[in-house]
Amino acid sequence: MAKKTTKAAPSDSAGIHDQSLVRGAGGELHQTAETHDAPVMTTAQGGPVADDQNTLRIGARGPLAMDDFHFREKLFHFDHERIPERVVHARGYGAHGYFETYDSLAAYTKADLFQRKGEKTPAFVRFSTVAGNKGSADLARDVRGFAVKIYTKEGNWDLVGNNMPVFFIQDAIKFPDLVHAAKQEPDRDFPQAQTAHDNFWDFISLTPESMHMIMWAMSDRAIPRSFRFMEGFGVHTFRFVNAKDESTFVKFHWKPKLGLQSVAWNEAVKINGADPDFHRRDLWQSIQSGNFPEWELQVQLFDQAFADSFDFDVLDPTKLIPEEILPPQPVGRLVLDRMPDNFFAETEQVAFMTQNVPPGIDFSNDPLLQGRNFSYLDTQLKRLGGPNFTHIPINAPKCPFAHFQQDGHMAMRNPVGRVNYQPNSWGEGPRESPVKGFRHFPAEGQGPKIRLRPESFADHYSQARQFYISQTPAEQRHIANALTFELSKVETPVIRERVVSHLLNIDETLASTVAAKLGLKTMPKPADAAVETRQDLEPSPALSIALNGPERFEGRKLGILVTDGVDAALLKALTSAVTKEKAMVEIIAPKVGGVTASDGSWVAAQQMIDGGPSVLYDAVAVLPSPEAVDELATEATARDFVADAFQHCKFIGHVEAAMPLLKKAGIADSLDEGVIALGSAKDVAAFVKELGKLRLWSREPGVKHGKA
Ligand code: HDD
Repeated sequence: MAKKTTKAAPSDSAGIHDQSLVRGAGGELHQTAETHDAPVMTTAQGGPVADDQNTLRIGARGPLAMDDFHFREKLFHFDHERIPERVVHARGYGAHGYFETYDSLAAYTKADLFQRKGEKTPAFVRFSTVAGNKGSADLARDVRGFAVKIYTKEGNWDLVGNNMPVFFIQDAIKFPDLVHAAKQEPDRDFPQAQTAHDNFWDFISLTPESMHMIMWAMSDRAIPRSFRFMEGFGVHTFRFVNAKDESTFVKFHWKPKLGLQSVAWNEAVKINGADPDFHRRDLWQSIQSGNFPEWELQVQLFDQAFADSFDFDVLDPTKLIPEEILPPQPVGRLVLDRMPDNFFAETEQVAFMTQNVPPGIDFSNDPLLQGRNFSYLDTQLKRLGGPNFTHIPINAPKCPFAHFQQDGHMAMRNPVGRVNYQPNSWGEGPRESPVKGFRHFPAEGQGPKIRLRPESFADHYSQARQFYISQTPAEQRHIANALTFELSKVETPVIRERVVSHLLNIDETLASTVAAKLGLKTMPKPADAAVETRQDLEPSPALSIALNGPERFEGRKLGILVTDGVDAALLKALTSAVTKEKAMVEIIAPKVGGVTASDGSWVAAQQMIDGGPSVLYDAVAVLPSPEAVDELATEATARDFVADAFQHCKFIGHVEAAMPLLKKAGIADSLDEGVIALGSAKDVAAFVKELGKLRLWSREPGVKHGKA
């Protein structure tokens, strides 16, 4: 017989409620609606549940009874909780927000969302990695998805982009091959979330059109510090169409307000172990704390004459239009200010489709875009289980809608009344509107039906080189290192050589650096190029992350390692200076809980040193007391904290008392301008100013193989 035995102590932690527990005969604990003043639990059919801990049995130790409908319904539903993960972009994280229009764009587009200055339109964004499965780690070296759904008054507009403005392939028919090659190899099902394997580089080495994208994918863009610090691109050329039915070509760019930032590769590898949810947590924390990430939408607008005069085909998704040649114009901003209430209902079930465009936005003939317009609708049927996925709230338009589509799995909204077709004589139901309805831009089309890649798509190296020469020396080094790392995992020598043969057509120094690190005995011949002469394009500084730094620490995080006896005044000065910069501080202590400062006050710590390595922070400060530093220096985690921060080219602030730790971490003899002594409040101000530089990449050549 159940009897009341335990009443747990009330907790003062927010959200923890008084626990009135009833112990069952077998020792299991019951919380009842009666003791908890809670709603009565029901089955999915609404039937009230008396016991959710014990199946129905024939005798207490006997077999289960088939008439236990509650058990069967519960297990049935659990068994079907998973839906197929996305075939690409399986791991993602989303947030709600709004798009705000700066000024009317009526001259270019009749799209309703661009008509009125200051108008806000609800939006949902899902960021993702591409290759990894749903449970893979956030810091994979990979392209990031940047998919935006804007719920306009004339239907949903989905701009399904990436954080890179070009793509691997020129024709959608190659997409299954690209994805098969990039994901785990089919016989062994590894490597997970990595392109560092034979199949990927085999495909790439046989697909010269991928070379421009490879430069991007091997650059720091592929290891962003945060979703908040990356650009987004619509990639393709689209069309704006105005009320006079005039068309302007348009490319879409999202520019993060807080600037661009990436991590070091060695850091990425360690973040994946320390916090595989690093990007998710970052977005969650910043939105929950009211620091709403923001991007500006900028557009590159051009006409047919520009397209005809441009060196490359604007329909080719492996090419971009340099911002120096065609400066993008700001047209609005996207602010993310609310996390979903439920991850599955919203982020997992959201269905993006490139073909979702409102009147005023239209497609170009980019063959990749045209193919995508088929694939996205098709994939939702498989993933979401039927044709009614627009009935799921996250996918439903927020404007009035009316049509005669009906029935099918999970139909939530069917036409009401007799009429489910048109034309009809009953005067009921929606009617088409030649005035308000979407009319496709009447682009001219002619020519034989043919499978043929246009010659205007054939130059695969000029823009790849342009990207490479637009990078700073540190960024170029990272590209060479990334290629070396990836190819070092390729077991077949001829594939490695074939990649180097392409690099020779991009940059000889890059090719020879990689070849030397791969230990190639002889240099391969340059790959045959479809276009004989590579154009020597001007560098485009807009393509570099380092040249476009924010110069501010805003939105970043300082990790402060403390011990008992930490200088209370210094800690306070540092914390308030960083907070004033609109940046965050996290305290790391040798023990869970915190430390007692020099003035006897309690300093709460967010991390214990074992769980708070420096890779989780943009910069660090090391503030042990003289009494506690020797003990701290015996901790491998504390030594790694300092050594990693140094080798990842971070700024390090420290008190004099930290020197024994710096010594044991192996950096005391290599101190540079990025390692800053914190004696007084004046030093604090200078330190925080330096933090805006984010990284001291000039330190990197001196830091070899992870050793300071
Ligand atoms: Fe794609 C998902 C971006 C080429 C087929 N793609 C997907 C997502 C993003 C992109 C961000 C995740 C959406 C989400 O968060 O739910 N894809 C791109 C970009 C491309 C691109 C920027 C080139 C410019 N994709 C591409 C091609 C095809 C697809 C050429 C097929 C012909 N993509 C898909 C898909 C996915 C998808 C299979 C998987 C899940 C989904 O659509 O909803 O249909």
